[in-house]
Amino acid sequence: NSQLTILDSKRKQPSDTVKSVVDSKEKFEEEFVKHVETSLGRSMYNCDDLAAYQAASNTIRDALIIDWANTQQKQTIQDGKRVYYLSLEFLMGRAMDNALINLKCENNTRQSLNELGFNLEDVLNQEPDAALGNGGLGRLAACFVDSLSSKNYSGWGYGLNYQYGIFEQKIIDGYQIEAPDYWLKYSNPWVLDRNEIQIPVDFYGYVYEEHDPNTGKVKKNWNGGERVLAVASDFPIPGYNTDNTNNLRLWNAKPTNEFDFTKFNAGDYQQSVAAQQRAESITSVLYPNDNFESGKELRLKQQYFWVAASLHDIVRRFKKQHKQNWKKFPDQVAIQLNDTHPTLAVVELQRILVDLEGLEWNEAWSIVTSVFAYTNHTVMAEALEKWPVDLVGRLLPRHLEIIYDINFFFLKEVERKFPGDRDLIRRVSIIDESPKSVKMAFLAIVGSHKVNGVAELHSELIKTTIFKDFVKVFGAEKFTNVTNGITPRRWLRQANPKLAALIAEKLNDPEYDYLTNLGKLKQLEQFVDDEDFLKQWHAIKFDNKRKLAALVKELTDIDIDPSVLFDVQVKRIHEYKRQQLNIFAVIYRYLHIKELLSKGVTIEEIKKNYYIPKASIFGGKAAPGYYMAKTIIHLINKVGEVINADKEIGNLLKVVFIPDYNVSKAEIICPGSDLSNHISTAGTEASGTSNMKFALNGGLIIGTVDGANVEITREIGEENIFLFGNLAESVEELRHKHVFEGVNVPETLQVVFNAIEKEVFGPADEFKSLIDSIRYHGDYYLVTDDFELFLDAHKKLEKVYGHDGGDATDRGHLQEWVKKSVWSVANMGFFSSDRCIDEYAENIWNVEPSNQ
Ligand code: T68
Repeated sequence: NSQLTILDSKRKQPSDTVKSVVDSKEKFEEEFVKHVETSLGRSMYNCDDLAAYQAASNTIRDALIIDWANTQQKQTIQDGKRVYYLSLEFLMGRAMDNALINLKCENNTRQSLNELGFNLEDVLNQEPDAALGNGGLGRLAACFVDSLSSKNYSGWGYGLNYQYGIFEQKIIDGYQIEAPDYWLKYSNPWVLDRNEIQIPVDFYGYVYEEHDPNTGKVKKNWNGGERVLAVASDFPIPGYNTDNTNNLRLWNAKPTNEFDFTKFNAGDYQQSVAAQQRAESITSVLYPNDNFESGKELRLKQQYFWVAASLHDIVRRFKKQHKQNWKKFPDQVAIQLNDTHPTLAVVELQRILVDLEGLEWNEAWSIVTSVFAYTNHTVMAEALEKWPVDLVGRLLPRHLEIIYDINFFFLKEVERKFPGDRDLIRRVSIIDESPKSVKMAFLAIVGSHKVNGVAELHSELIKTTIFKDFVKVFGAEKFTNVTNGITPRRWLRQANPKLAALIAEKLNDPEYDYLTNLGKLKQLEQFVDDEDFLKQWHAIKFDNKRKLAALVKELTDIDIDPSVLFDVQVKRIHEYKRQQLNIFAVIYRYLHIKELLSKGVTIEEIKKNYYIPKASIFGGKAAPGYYMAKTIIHLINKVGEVINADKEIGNLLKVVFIPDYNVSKAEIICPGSDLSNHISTAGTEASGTSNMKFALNGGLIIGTVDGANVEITREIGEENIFLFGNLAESVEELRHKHVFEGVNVPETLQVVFNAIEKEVFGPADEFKSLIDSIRYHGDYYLVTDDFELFLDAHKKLEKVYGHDGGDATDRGHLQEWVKKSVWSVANMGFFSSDRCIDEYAENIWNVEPSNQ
């Protein structure tokens, strides 16, 4: 392409010099000093770690911008189909370390910083996490943008630039206290504020009809009552081993400079300006709920604000090249809806095409449905979005009309296919009659050409439960599966550099190409009987455990011995994820150990015949309004206080709650764990992705037959995972039994309840609701049914880990465990998010990577 050649030749000069910071120490140091002295306005004499972080980031960022600008230009010239990933959450974590890895300039930067008197790790630690997400859903979006760039796709992310990310969690007296996460305290070097990209977004107002004398038709118009500006902030997303650098565009809400002149003229200048300033509240804070929808008006405003701005941007980009050739739109644009949060985009595009561009309804609708696809992340009723019709009608009057029309035409189609089946029509209606509300998942299904779940089990479940009727209406082909994945750049190379290096050495892959071809891990199988290799493997795990122990010490002042089993459960706190099951089992273990000691059994005998020494490590945030989740956190902390202070049991048992779990802590916790818990009630965890992070770092899993655990088992082999618990197909039956025949608390669990009620862990009142929900309120999450199966699974795995203690360097007894660890990693290739993106590209978006 001649335009590209011209582009390249023109760009050679500036890009070569700026980009040389990645491989030339002199150039890096020169640019670094320049940034300290000019961008920061400081001198090298008073440059602390924070300033060094900012100057180093600016230096690397400049190089990234060159790639980013080139990528955008190339993509424009190539004019292929673009993918847009719409997500209300992008849980990115830190940017600098990741940029160094993807640009392959970590060594150069480390050495340059050293020469300037800084330590790379200390500098990296200055960066606040970009924590614009709750949990798995937001982190998935972050892994996906990394893979879109790394695999040379033309793919943008669109989201919101919250000023406050997920709250900071403090633990005070064992309770979770929330503090605001104002992550933009210092200027953010990784963002380009695009103040010139301003898109007006309207709310409220009214709809009026207009007669078009030319066509004789009636046209609908919406006159908005409140206007807010969407201003873009762009985050370049570097690919690994490629120049392809996509864009993540996050919107900021800003006041318009149009004043309310009635108020202004009435002399109420203050009011007029104050009302404008309130616009900014739309993007000020991330809603802190995971798997729960609270139905607040501001949340709906966030959704429309984001969707309207993003679609306007997408349509503008299309029109620049293709004018109003709307037939081409689906060949140029694919939009993925990350959950139902962006579903208004379906309605907004229909409005743009019909009201603003004058297309016929059917023509517009066929374009809309070819463009959108929807990913479902949960089957739990409380997480499915339903917006009151009144609220939608007030905030977005024209959109509500369009929703009703979409529903009308859809139900007509259902009636045509299934004449007279009124109950089916009632069941699939997008409008729920009582209370009157819009079912967003149904709207998303009707407005998309594909719907996917996030793990095989989950994708099957949605077809047989919540979306069953839609399979009947649209056919099974509309429903598909894309099992989640994680990016191995961040979750192996960045989080676990030593293991990544050992793997590169064994695979004879000095350039670490396996990081974009994760199936190559399979070759590790040939070393599974190599003694030296197993020793090296284990030494790395031990080193990572030491790092984790140091983090625990720093954050909680609790000492944990790195030679004991690290048994970890870090994730959002939720009853369905069953941290309560885990802590109850810890209590049982403690009480049993105490009983044995009281009978004169020695610690050594306990270690030999009953329990290996272990540290139970918990972490995770609870939604601020979720009482039960907060009670679980409190129980964990109180149990920890008692057990950790008990001198009698030595290092046999420790309990830790790591405060403020986030992405950068996960990067230390995942590589440092021996065992991790993925123990949700079967059928409730759509996929889970931290299970993949632990397994990829050589940790073993104790888990239920749920979500992606099923496929992890298939890949790594059932002898390498500790599965337990009732299966998804039994859950309904068991719940029914609980309600009608009562809950049967096993003796082992009763002992635990008794101790809590005897106030061994402080006032019993504090934990009453937790026990009541099991004993009297139907034990919805099947803690009683799975408790003893969980204890048994522990017995099995502790046998494998070994009972004979042993010191840190002599790992002979761990052979079997270490082999399972190697075997797991060797078979985790499937769970790269690169594989996910390829599947979406082929089966849903119909796009191909560009040949870089
Ligand atoms: C998670 N969902 C699933 N939701 O729970 C998890 N919800 O099984 C899956 O692996 C992951 O998505 C990725 O597919 C969430 O994280 C939320 O955070 C959320 C946020 C707002 C509203 C509802």
